[in-house]
Amino acid sequence: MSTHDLNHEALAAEALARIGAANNAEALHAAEREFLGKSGVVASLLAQIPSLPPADRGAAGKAANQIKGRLQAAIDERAAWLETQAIESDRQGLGFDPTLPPPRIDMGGLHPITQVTRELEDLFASMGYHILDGPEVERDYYNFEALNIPADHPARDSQDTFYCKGDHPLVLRTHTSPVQVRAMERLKPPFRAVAPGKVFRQESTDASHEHTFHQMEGLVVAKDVSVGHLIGAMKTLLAGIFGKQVEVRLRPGYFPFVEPGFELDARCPFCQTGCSVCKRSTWIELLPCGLVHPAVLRAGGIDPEEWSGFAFGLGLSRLVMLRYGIDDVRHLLSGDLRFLEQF
Ligand code: FA5
Repeated sequence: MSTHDLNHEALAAEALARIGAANNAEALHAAEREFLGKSGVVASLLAQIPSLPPADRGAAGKAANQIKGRLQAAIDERAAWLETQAIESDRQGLGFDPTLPPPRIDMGGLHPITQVTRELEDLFASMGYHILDGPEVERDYYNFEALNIPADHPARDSQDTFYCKGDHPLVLRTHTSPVQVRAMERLKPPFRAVAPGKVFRQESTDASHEHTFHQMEGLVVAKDVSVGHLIGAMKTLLAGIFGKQVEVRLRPGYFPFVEPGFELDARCPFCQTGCSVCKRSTWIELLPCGLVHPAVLRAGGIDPEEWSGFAFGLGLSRLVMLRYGIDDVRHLLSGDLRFLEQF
């Protein structure tokens, strides 16, 4: 080992000792400047090389660069250690560990029914429809009478009703159709409106029947409205909802407040041969509709000689099931977070 090497070793040992003794970032920076800085010790070693005899220059350059590498590694290691120490002392001083990930914040999300309702409201608003609301505790008059369903009408049996106790005949609305006459009372024809909301029926539940579910009523009142207009509007509606053509079929349907009335069914997306959702029929009842009965227009103060209209009652809950592939309507209002967190 030459004197040269001994000098280098002594220098390296001193530098490493200083780096190892640096107890804070400032001391470490000072050592770094002193040994590796522009006018530091290693720089002056390198600066001396040109004055050495040519035969020694290679070895001297190699030795200086090797020291530089060792010192840099020692500085990096010390800097990392100091940082860990700082965190550790913060942790002890603060009483918590700032390096731990923050606790998860459970953000609320929109219920799938709300999501689909808002989407449909946007779709209808873009086509010039009013978005209306109606009471869930409804007068018997709007739920039945005004819709051409008098007290003794058999159609009342098909919608098993929750009646409210009290002097006034109030019901939990069995459908969103009461908003039809309320809309006629409020808006001047011609108009278009939709009314989404919750409805209630006292019936036994299964995969496609809930006692509390959602519908969206639609009503268009204008001059000379025909079944052609109705079918055209229903096709636009379904293409907007599904973003593509869905196989549908129209069957005659009876509702006292429309004439003629239809049932529009959509092909079941869950099966090919029948399942519990479609009750083994491969079709899901989705969209009853029809031309507004003259008696209903009259109840709403609209002259049926002058005006006509169509109405539909979209099964919103069933639509949400179709959209998200939900195989049981009872999940929707179960309040089960394991179900809701999926949306
Ligand atoms: C009605 O409620 C009529 N008011 C619809 C209407 C409006 C017809 C305007 C004509 C003109 P219906 O009882 O069939 O009709 O119910 C409408 C839709 O609600 C059904 O197609 C179905 O999709 C949905 N639905 C009915 N009962 C339930 C239930 N228990 N659970 C979930 N969805 C249901």
